[in-house]
Amino acid sequence: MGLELYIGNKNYSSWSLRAWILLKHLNLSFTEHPVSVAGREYNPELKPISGNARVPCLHVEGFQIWESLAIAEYLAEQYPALWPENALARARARSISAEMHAGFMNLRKAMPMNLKLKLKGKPADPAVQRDINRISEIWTEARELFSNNSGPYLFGRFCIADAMFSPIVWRFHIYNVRLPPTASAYMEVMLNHEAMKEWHDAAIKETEAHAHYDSLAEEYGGSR
Ligand SMILES: N[C@@H](CCC(=O)N[C@@H](CS)C(=O)NCC(=O)O)C(=O)O
Repeated sequence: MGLELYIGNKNYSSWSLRAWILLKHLNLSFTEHPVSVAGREYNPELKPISGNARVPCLHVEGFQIWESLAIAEYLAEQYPALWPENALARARARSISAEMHAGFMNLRKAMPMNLKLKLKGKPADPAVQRDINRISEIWTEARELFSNNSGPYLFGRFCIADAMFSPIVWRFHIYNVRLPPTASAYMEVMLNHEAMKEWHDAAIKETEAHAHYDSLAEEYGGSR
């Protein structure tokens, strides 16, 4: 049975990407089970495969682990290098991962992940711009204080914090969000990550579409 990962549509499911990219980064062999999602808070159809009726959900020999951050923590127990080695860097990586998991609702609502789109972008409203500024600050600070020239990711080596922000990279890309140089350079690195490209290539081949997601994205992001 081994590892099985239940994930949503690659085009839309930003939470699924977080768990999936970690398994890919670890080069683990796992079975992928795609399910259809539509931005619901709760989907009773998912209850048999996920305790919180949402994806992602990792099954380890049939045992369910839901919530992207809990999946990340489970993996980090087996592979401690998924968090930075230095205790303060590790604490910071945890702070920003938790901040991502719990927050940025304005941005998440206004800029749904939709990988089939590449929009011109529009000026963000103040609440969304505040989220963008905070994420830019988080990325810049991590790169400047914690990467120590040990790699191009937030804390040098790829870690859970990069996975947690990976869908934000796609959102900024899709909605053409302009960032200051350090944050923008980090975004480029992430866009060139092999697993990010693999996810994107699979997403754009998907045929299932949700009109409300698509129209919301265009309403916010302007023309193509
Ligand atoms: N906090 C959860 C969020 C998971 C979530 O909201 N998943 C969405 C898809 S991205 C879902 O499964 N929605 C059910 C549906 O739309 O049917 C996590 O970190 O895993």
